Amino acid sequence: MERTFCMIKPEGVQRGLIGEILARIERRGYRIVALKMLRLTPELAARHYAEHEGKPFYQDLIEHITSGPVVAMVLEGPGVIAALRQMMGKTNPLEAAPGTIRGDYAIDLGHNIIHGSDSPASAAREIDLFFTAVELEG
Ligand code: D4T
Repeated sequence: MERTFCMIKPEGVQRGLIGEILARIERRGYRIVALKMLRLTPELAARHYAEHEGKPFYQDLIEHITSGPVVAMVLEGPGVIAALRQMMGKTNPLEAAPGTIRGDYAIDLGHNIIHGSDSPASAAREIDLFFTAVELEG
């Protein structure tokens, strides 16, 4: 069964959107296999965003993602990687369709509420980064 990694970013937690986002995921029919709230260390943030190292927005990205607690989770179900990306909407919230999470709750690229893995390889890498094998037994 397909799995993906999803993270509600600090602004999503701060704005009280955890319940709303989890409700959308559960209502759609996907299973939450594992879930935790944590504050990313600079080391974990750097590993998570390794592909963006050297880009102009990298420093802000790391500072922001470590600025407060996030909610990290693993979701499971048919086509969940693509379906979550679809539910999130485009990376830039101004281009995200109404009805998507970003389209409904965000207007700023640097504060786009939610992260979801973009491929099976990213999903495997990110799940491994945030969760232990025992935590994934649920
Ligand atoms: P994440 O990784 O947060 O789910 O976002 P996406 O997969 O949709 O988009 P991404 O990896 O291209 O960007 C990661 C993260 O960086 C922020 N960002 C991105 C930014 O602040 N400025 C930029 O110019 C870009 C491209 C937003 C999401």
